[in-house]
Amino acid sequence: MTTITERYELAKAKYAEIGVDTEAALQKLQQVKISMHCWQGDDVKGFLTPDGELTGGIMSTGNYPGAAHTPAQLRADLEKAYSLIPGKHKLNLHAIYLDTDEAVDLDQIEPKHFEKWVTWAKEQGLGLDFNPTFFSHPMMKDGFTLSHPDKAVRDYWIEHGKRSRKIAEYFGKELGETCYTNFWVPDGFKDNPIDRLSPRKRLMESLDEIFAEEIDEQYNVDTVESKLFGLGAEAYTVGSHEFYMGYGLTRNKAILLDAGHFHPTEVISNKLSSLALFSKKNLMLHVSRPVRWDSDHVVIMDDELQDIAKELVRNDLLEKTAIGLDFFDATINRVAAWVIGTRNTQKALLKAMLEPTDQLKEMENSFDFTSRLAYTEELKDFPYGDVWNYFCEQNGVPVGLDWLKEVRAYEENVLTER
Ligand code: RNT
Ligand code: ZN
Repeated sequence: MTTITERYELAKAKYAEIGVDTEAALQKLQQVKISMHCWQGDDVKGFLTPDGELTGGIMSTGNYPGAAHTPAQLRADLEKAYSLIPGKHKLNLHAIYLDTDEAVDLDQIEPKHFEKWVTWAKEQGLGLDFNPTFFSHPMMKDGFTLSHPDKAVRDYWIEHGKRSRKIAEYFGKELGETCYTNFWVPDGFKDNPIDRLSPRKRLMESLDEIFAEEIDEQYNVDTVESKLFGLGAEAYTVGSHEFYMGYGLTRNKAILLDAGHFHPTEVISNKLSSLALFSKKNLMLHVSRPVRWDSDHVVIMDDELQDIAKELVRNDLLEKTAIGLDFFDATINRVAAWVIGTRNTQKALLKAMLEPTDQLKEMENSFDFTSRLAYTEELKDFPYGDVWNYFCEQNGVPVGLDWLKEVRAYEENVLTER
């Protein structure tokens, strides 16, 4: 039996033949942090109104047993997932995941309601990102929040947005790592609107109010996430791609691209290079998988995931890009969902790092499209899996399917007891 190291050495030699340094790729991959989203652990319920309805036009389907019902359970599940993922990463929290005995509403949240998450993140060596929650709440009226015609509704959500940024600032200060705070606002109409302009103007003004206070970007960076449509908002979403391109570029806010928020054949991989040219800010991604609609399936090693990774690596955008995940599947073991999606994202990045990028660019620049095609096709069969397995082993996490055994054991001992 050849060992993981022996297989790696063979792969290393094979990659070296085409000018790829596997050691450099491994070092690079070690630096990449993925922001894993807390909401896969409990089907986007949170702890504010866990029995309430999930609104905002998103949907989690399935009733696989073992969802987390308390912050402590969610943290335990996250710890299990992180223990099976190589490297050091971040956790992406939503406001509804506050951890407190106090009865607080979204317009009253303060850093102290997230203290336990910070203590835990410090123990675990994790960074934190944050999201105000503009859904699953009775103050979302008629499908609208920040762009609602009623000022009282808008003011409620503006207050929530402002407080969310203070919580993010607190995360950034406490953890010594920038917190990315993502604004996704589901407001929209089911059927064709007469007035597409006024809600957008109101959203713009509400956001301007939320962002009025300068917060040191060492601690908090605001990001804005667009969307094409939601369930029940099929005809019109206020915060469209054009809206946030304009908003982000003029307000100097980071633009977040979610892989599921565009027309079915439209891909975010082809948007990264343009954004990188025109946005002074870093970019953020929600790596997700839309299946016929914005279904938020677990990320698999499909063409778009690989294309996203290639764009980040080939254009040297990794340092400029915060990579977050966004999927929620309740038909499978939720810890497994995290592990599969996160490991795939890392693996796709590694695969991209194992390309002879400079040589490929050189072929293209000299119009040698024959070699470009021959190399990119041949590369598909290169042994990147052996390099990945070595990376896992070096990081002390299970290699190959071994992680599934651990998830199964955890399921048996912990999840089914809930
Ligand atoms: C919804 C957006 C958004 C949410 C999370 C829960 O379509 O993608 O990012 O998934 O905020
Ligand atoms: Zn998203």
